[in-house]
Amino acid sequence: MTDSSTLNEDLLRRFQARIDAEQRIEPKDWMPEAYRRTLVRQISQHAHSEVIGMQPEGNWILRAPTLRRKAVLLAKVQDEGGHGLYLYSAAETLGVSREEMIEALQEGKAKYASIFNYPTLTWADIGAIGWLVDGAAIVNQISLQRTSYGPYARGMVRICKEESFHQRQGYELILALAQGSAEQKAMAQDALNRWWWPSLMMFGPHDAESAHSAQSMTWKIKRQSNDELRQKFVDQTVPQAEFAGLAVPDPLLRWNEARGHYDFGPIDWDEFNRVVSGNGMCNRDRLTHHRRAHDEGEWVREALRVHEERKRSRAAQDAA
Ligand code: FAQ
Repeated sequence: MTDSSTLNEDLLRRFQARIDAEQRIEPKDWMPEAYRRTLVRQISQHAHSEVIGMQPEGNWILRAPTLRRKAVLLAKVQDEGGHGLYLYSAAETLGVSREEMIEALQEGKAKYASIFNYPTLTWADIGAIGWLVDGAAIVNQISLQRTSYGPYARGMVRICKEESFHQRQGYELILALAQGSAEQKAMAQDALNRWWWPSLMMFGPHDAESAHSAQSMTWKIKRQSNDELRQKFVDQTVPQAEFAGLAVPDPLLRWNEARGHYDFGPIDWDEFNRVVSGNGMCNRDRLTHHRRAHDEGEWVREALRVHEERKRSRAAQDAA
C-alpha cells in the first residue's frame, strides 16, 4: 500500500469519526471530494428551487384580492428569494461560484424541485402552495437543520423560521376559502386535488430507488429518508385537510392503527420522471423567465464589478 493511500484512508476514517460524533464539518475542514460534490449538488438544487419557486406565486401578486393578502404574498415571495441567496452563499463555501451554479441551472444540468413546473391557475393555488408546498419543504428542512455541513445547517435554521410563516399563511388562506361560499370551497378543493400528489413527489423517489440516499445518510447530509419524511408530511397534513372540510384526492388513504400512520396510494412516478426530465407543463417557461430576468440584471452585476475595481484601485493608491 502506498503512503498516499494510507494517508487518504486515515483522513477518511477521521472524517467519518467526526460525523459519527455529531461534529459539524466546516468549509476549511478536510472532506472527501464526493462529500463536497454531493453537497454542491443538493444545496445548489435547493437554491434553484427557492428562486424558481418565486415564479408560480409571483404570478399572483398583482391579482391578490385584498391589500393584506398582497402584502403577505409579496413578503413571502421576497423571503423565497432570500432563501435562495443564503443557499447559494452556503454552496459557494464549497468552492463553486454563483455563476457556475446559475449556468448549470440555465443549461438544464442542475435540477430544481419538480413542483414548480405546475401552473398556478386560481387564487386558491396560492393557499395550496403555502399549505402543501411550504408544508412539505419545512418537514424536509427541519431535518436538514441537523445536516452535517455547518453553513447548510445554519442556513436551514433561519429558513425554517420563515417557512413556518409561509405554511401558516397558506393554510389560513385555504381555510378562509373552505369556509366561504360554495364556489370558494370548490376552488380550494380543486387546488388540493391538483397540488396533493406533486407535493408528495417533493420528497423524491422511494428509498429503494433513491440514488443518493444511502451515502447521504452515512455522511449525515440527510438525517431522515425520503419515505420517512413523506410519511411525516402525510400524517400531519391529512388532519388539516379534514379540519378544513376538504377531501384528500386519494381513495386508498386510510389511518392504519397498527402502524400508527396513514396508508396512502401509489405515486405516479412516470409523471415525476416526465416533469424532472424537462417535460412538465411549465419547465420551458420557468427557465425562459429565469434567463430573461438574469440578462436584465446584467447591468447591476456590471455596476458592482466596476465599483469593486474602483474601491480596490483607490485602496492601492492610498497604500502607495
Ligand atoms: N424534484 O437520490 P435522490 C421549497 C432528483 S424548497 C426534482 O433521492 P437526494 C421552498 C434528485 O435531485 C424545495 N428532482 O436525491 C419553497 C436526484 O437527481 P440528481 C426544495 C428531484 O438529493 C416553497 C434524483 O432525483 N427542497 O419548496 C426531486 O438524495 C414555495 C435522485 O433522487 C430541497 O431541495 C424533486 N422533488 O434527495 C420555495 C431540499 N426529488 O441530482 C418557493 C433539499 C429528487 O442525481 C415556494 N434537498 N430529485 O440529478 C433534499 O432534501 C434532497 O435533495 C431531496 C432528494 C430529498 C430533494
